[in-house]
Amino acid sequence: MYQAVHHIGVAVTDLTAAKTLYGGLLDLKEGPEDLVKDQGVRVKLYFIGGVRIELLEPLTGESAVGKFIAKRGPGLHHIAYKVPNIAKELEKLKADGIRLIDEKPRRGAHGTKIAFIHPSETGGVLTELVEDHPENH
Ligand code: CMX
Repeated sequence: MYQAVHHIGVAVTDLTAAKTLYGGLLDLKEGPEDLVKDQGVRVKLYFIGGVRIELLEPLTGESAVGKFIAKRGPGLHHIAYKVPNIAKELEKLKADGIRLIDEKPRRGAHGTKIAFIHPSETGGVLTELVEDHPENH
């Protein structure tokens, strides 16, 4: 069961410049910053309504976001949906034969559990499932 849009991921080349845009010009409420080494990104959150905007700065050109920027330039990277039990959702998708990037959940930013569905299954939009850390609710 998908409960809400959890966040929208935006690939950026320069987090400092992006923070000026999102925190300044757009005046969004600032959230925490985190290093997600596993995903090769530095992540900065902003809040708007019930949705987070997740700015993603690649740590290397070889990371998923680094490759994305090299191929397409900075911009919208993925949509993430909040689910109550990510392991259960992944089992369901697997049983339906959906191509998953992550068959098991892994650690995301801010204590979340995350997994990606391949964009070839979701109309070219990279789709993420997120189970929030209980303290983030
Ligand atoms: N949205 C839509 N399509 C994307 C994409 C994105 N964000 N990133 C890559 N693609 C497309 C590529 O353009 C390519 O399309 P074509 O076949 O039409 O050329 C296709 O996906 C497959 O690309 P690939 O070269 O085979 O594979 P990549 O090495 O580029 O990897 C992907 C693509 C999606 C499998 C990889 O980026 C991935 O594993 N992503 C999940 C992890 C991730 O994105 N982490 C960063 C966010 C971390 C966080 O939120 O915490």
